Order: sequence, then C-alpha cells, then structure tokens
Amino acid sequence: MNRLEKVVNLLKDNNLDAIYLTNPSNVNYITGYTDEEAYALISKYGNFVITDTRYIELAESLCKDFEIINWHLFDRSIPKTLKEVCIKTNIKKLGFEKNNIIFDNYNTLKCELEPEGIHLIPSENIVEELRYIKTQDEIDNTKKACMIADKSLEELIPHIKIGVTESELAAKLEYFMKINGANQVGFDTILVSGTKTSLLHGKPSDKVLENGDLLIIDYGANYNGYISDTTRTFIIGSANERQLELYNLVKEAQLVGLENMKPGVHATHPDTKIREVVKKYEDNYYRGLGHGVGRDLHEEPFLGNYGTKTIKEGCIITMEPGIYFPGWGGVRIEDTVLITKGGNEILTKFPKDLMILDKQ
Ligand SMILES: [Mn+2]
Repeated sequence: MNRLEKVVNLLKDNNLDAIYLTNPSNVNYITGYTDEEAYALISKYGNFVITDTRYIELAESLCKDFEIINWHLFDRSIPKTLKEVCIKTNIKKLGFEKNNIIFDNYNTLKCELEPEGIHLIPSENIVEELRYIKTQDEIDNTKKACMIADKSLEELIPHIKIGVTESELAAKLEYFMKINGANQVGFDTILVSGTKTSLLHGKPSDKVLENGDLLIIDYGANYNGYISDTTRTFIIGSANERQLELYNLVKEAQLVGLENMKPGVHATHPDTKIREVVKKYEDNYYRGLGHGVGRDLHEEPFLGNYGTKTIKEGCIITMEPGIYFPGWGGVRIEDTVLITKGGNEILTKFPKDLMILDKQ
C-alpha cells in the first residue's frame, strides 16, 4: 500500500470523506511535491494538489497521482477552490489539520463551505503517524544528509582558531554543507563559545574564540527534504579540569543513552538510564534528551522524561544529552540515530573523542 492509499484508509477510521493538508511536510510526504505553497486534498473520490501559477509546472511533473488545481483561477481564493472541488466530488465531511491553520483562514473557509453543507472537522496526526517509521528512501536521504554534515564539519576544523568569530565559522560551515551537496541547511547553525555555551540554542555572534573557551556546534544539512542533526563540543587552546570532567561525563551519558535506544523501549527509558550517570549534575542536565528527525527537525518520538511513544524499528531519533551551567558554559554531544532491528545505527559519524583545537 502506498502513502496515499494509507491516508485514504485512515479517513475511514476518522469518519472523514476527505482531508485538507496544509502542513508543508505532510503535503510533500504524501504528494511527492518538493517546494512550498502547495496544499493537498485527499479523498475517496479523487486526490488534488492545490497551488498557484508559480508552481503548477513543478507540481504537474512531480505529483502524477494527483489532479493539479491552480487556485488563482478561482477568484484567487483557496476557500472558493476547495468549495468547488468538494461540491464536484461530493465531499461533506472535510478534515483539516487543526494545528496548521491560521484562525483567519479557518474563518474564511468556514464561511465558504458551511452554507454548502460541507463540514470542517478538526483532525491531527493522520500523516504524522505514517511518518513515524521511515521508509528506505527516507533513510537513504537522511544518511546522505548526515554524510554531508560530517564532511563539512571535518572541513571546518582547520578554520577553528583563537581570534576567529563565531559568525564567520557558522557561515563557513553552512557554505561547506551547500558545496558538499546539501539542498539547504537543516536549521540555523548554533555555534557558540565561552560562557555562551550555556545557552542551549544560542546564536553565533561577532564574539571571537579565546583560549580556554568551550565551543558548541549544533548543525545539520537538508538533503532531499531530510535533515541531519549533530552537536559536537570542542575546547579551544587549553582545557581546564572542570571542562574535562564535564566533557567525559556527557560523553559517557551519550553512550549510555545510545545503548538504551532500541525497538520496544519507551521514549522515557534512555533518559531514566542517563540520569543515573549524571546524578551529580542532575539539576543542570537538560531533560530534552532527543527527538525524532526527518522532514521536520523536531518530530515524534520525543525522548525526555515527558516522552509518550514507544521507540520502533525505522524511527530516526537524536540522542543529545547536555549539561549547562548559566554564566559558566555547557557541553552537549548529539548524534542522529536510526533504530534498527537489533538496536541502532549511528548515522552521524564525526568522532566524539575530545578535540582541543588550536592547542596552546
Ligand atoms: Mn537536536
């Protein structure tokens, strides 16, 4: 059964005639479309991609199983377009993605559809459920994104020196990823040094690297719509005892996390095991231990002590324990990991042994 057929089956379970998809990751997953500003209507009676003049040719070439509709031809109104399609195909119960619609758009849609007896029904997670387990082509694309990321960090290493700014290094890393084949960066690069490393999602700035700084690089590549996510922590110039202790502890924690990530375990399980390792610093350990990654940077399963899912073969998840002391700094080590039948395979292969760069 292909993805489209699976959605049509799920419509029955949800008592819907059709679903209107607005989340770009879901639209692209189901239709094979690769750009933006397209929407999909999936029903028992026909399947449609709705986009505008700028993207029609692309949609026609990529979405062979769909009828392509240009909403510019319907008074430049998406609600009117949807109304026409629903009337034509006799759709009465239309699901929509309730966590992906602007209030104003919902209101306009409702005004257009309800007088025709077409009911809007809020729904969620229909496509996300399918995206939880990655298919082979999704795994291949993620592996390629991870390879590009590994190679690019390797190329950045000789440029990491005392006196260089965080912004310059972040720009170089993003440049290397694009040169190495990334379609775009997976997300804005986090590259922070010194006391700024306690900012979990700090932004690179004109701060220069100094002797004794910690350096956190959290970055990823996007290849064919799939994202890699890696974090490495380095030390610049010379290391002190506290930095070394913390680095080794976080590295140990990450290994324990990886050992405990396999099919059948609950999403809270790796966190429980890691807390035994980092007990001494539990107050400074961040509970966001990892997350699914695919078309979106953050998707199910979420791994901390708030996780609700069971880890399954074919999930792709990050493992990223970190310990942070405000005003002093932090250490995080993160890999993107594929859950396999027997355990897991680490897809981001950049070494994790401590590297002291521009050694003094
Ligand atoms: Mn991450």
